[in-house]
Amino acid sequence: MRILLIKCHGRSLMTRLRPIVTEPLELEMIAAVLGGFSESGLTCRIYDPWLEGGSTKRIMDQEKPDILMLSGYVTAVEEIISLADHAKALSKDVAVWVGGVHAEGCPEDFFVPSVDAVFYANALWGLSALLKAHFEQGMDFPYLYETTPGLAFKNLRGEWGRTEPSAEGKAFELPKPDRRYFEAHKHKIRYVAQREVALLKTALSCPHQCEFCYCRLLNGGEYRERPMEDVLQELRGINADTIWIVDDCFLTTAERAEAWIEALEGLADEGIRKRFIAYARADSVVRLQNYVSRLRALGFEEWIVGLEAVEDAQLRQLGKGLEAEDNAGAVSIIREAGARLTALFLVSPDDSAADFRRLEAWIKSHGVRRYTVSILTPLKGTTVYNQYAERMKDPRLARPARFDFLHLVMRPTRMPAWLFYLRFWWLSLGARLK
Ligand code: B12
Ligand code: SF4
Repeated sequence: MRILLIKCHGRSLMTRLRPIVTEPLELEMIAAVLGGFSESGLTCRIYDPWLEGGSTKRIMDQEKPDILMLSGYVTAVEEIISLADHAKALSKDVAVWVGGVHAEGCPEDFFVPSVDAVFYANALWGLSALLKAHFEQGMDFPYLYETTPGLAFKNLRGEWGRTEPSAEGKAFELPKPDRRYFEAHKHKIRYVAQREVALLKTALSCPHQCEFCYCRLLNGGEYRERPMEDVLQELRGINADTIWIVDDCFLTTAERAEAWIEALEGLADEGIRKRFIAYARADSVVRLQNYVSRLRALGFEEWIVGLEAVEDAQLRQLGKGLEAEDNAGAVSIIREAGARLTALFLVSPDDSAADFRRLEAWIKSHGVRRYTVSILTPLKGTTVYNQYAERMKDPRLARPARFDFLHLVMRPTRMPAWLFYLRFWWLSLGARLK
């Protein structure tokens, strides 16, 4: 049985400029699960067009997979459906399975004739359970979908249904990724100016509840950390000096920070030292400032912090749950620790010219040089989505491909769209990312 795993990036400015190119960690995790079935004759091939170039459809034509597995974010919905259509046109027998963060929150976006199943919860456990049942019972997949937890699927009558996630699925630990793809393509991997940066995931979802945020809804909204010993084992095996921890919020509690310090000191004794990039919230940086400098000494060189806005009223509107003074505090704590800060800001379609000016002045006066600006883009499933749903009815503005945080998905209210974009890009171009 041949499986083709494809990372779908969609088309947007981000996918053209590509300041950051990562390993397809989710596909490497899936490959690790599939590796467990190699004795049953299962083989798999990962394809990430950003790393290999070429045409995705041509790869599909060459590989002729029995199962096509597609992964992507909201911006890739149209591409995923187009690839599924292409696969079914080549062979109606191919099984087309979709997964990823968007499929987790919005499986119904993939309920089209060319897709067979959507892994919307505890996906890797569901995948493993489905393959195990197939090889042990010798039954075809369509007969097994309805007994696979966490799956949305088309039944034999062509109607879509879904099974509930299971407790066993929830307890499933992430497998250690099969990093052969990273090894083969790492010369193309970059995080702005840094090369060969590996990804590491040590926790699922986020313990915080910011209302605009999609990340906290992942893993059924349950924050869960991987056992430290598992993470350490994975770290020992990563052949890269810089590790980007892609947990939504790495710096959560003093206990977790202490556990990491102890673990990294242990690794240093073994002669293993890495540089780290990680995400944190501004108020956690302030609360755990002592750890920011201790972690700096152990390689934590860069913190990516979603500052979002610089005024209390705006932060309240976003449901961020912290104060503007936390943002200012985080900037100076990270600087004093000798670490780098990449700040993430959000501008809203309801911002006025004065809001843009105040944000720009704050960035300058706090000496923030590395930052990105996103346009508030309410993602389906979040609390703020309902608040803006009425304004996102225009399909020319609110197509999935435009949900890249660089487009207005609704009309701005305080200035014409062209002026909004001018201010947005002016602010964005002021950043120094190197
Ligand atoms: C690091 C990161 C980036 C990096 C690198 C992305 C990458 N690896 O390609 C950069 C900065 C480049 C980036 C860019 C973008 N990102 Co981004 N990113 C993230 C972040 C923080 C971590 C992603 C990650 O590496 N996860 C690690 C992998 C292992 O986990 P996973 O994707 O959740 O996959 C798991 C399951 O879903 C499953 N799975 C995945 N695919 C499949 C497929 C099948 C068939 C199966 C069975 C299972 C399965 O396996 C994994 C095991 O648990 C997430 C936040 C988050 N919590 O996800 C946002 C996030 C994914 N990004 C998001 C967005 C919108 C984007 C952009 C479109 C816009 C932008 N301006 O940032 C671009 C798109 C670029 C692209 N490549 O297409 C959104 C997606 C929302 C959505 N509903 O789709 C998120 C959730 C953040 C947010 N704002 O809410 N991003
Ligand atoms: S914005 Fe950051 S801290 Fe808030 S819920 Fe999302 S990931 Fe967590």
